[in-house]
Amino acid sequence: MEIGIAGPPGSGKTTVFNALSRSHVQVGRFSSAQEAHRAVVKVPDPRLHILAQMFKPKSIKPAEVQYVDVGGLAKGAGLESASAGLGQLRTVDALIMVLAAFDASATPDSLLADLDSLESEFILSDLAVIERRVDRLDREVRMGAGNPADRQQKAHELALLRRLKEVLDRAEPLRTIPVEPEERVLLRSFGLLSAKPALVIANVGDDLDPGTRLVAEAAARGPSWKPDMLAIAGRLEMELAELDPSEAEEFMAAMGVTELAADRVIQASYRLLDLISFLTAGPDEVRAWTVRRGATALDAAAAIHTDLARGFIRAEVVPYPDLVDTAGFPEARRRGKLRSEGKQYVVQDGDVINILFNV
Ligand SMILES: Nc1nc2c(ncn2[C@@H]2O[C@H](COP(=O)(O)OP(=O)(O)OP(=O)(O)O)[C@@H](O)[C@H]2O)c(=O)[nH]1
Ligand SMILES: [Mg+2]
Repeated sequence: MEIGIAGPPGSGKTTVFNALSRSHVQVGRFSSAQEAHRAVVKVPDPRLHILAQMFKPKSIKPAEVQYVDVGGLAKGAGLESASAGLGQLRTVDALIMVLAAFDASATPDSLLADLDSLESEFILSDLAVIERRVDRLDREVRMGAGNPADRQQKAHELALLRRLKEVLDRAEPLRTIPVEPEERVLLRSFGLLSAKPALVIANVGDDLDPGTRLVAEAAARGPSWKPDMLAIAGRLEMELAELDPSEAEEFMAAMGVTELAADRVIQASYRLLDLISFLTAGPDEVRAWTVRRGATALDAAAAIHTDLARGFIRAEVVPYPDLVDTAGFPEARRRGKLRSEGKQYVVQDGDVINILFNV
């Protein structure tokens, strides 16, 4: 699962990337637009630590997402097919848009204007992709090439593309409109940027209060399709991420900061991907596993190992709060909190699952 970090040049994308991933990529206005930085980030999950206290496992494994930091998207870049930054974003699963709010000159209006021009880049670039595809399909359909099933598929795709084009022609991003699941697969294959789930990060200055107010004001305004907005003091959090944990804690206590915004951003971007975690717990390992919302017990088994899916018998499921209440599986079973579920059971976030299997 990849999340791309997009934004105007110098908005602090690399700074935020470093803060999220504890990486040490050089920041500065003229970082190259050619190379993308990638980092795998562990998703903070306090439940793992509680389970670890109960099970005393040899290891703890959080869920992970990957972040991709690309060069700034300058105005008009979307019109150039060679635009490196936009191209690198086509394959990601979701977007974080980083906007500069650390200057004294930043206002709710300047934030929304930056967001607007970023969306415009996405929209223009998507329009170009769709127009090329429509031209080609239109020609193929008129020539009547292929078998009937083929032609029907193309006609269906053409209708979808025309519907999408109408949205883009109104200067609205594609993520605002409902699409069928099978259409979503098509959208993904085209790499349409404005269709990707998105989150706005306002990169505020070290002084959090005015920054947070600024973001709240901007968030309350603007078009209804505007993505969720979070504030992060990018530079400060990057510097905190460079300290060792005990130093960082001391520093945060001195500043009166109780929680890193980076953790909230990571959690929010995980939800953005429509991902949930189910948990496994035992003496060897306490671990969070990633599945899409709506995944079944069989999908959960497959996420752990194909053998578990192949030999699936049933899943023993205890919701996390119940497992904490009962302090362990035996008591959970005695109190009827441990359920036996079949392949089709829809996994819930925080289910602690034990797959029984036979191969
Ligand atoms: N005061 C302050 N300066 C920041 C903050 N974030 C970034 N900057 C500065 O803004 C400049 C650009 O930061 P980068 O993180 O490199 O920005 P970028 O968006 O990755 O830039 P490009 O990749 O060139 O588009 C650097 O000089 C940073 O020190 C912040 O939160 N506060
Ligand atoms: Mg950068």
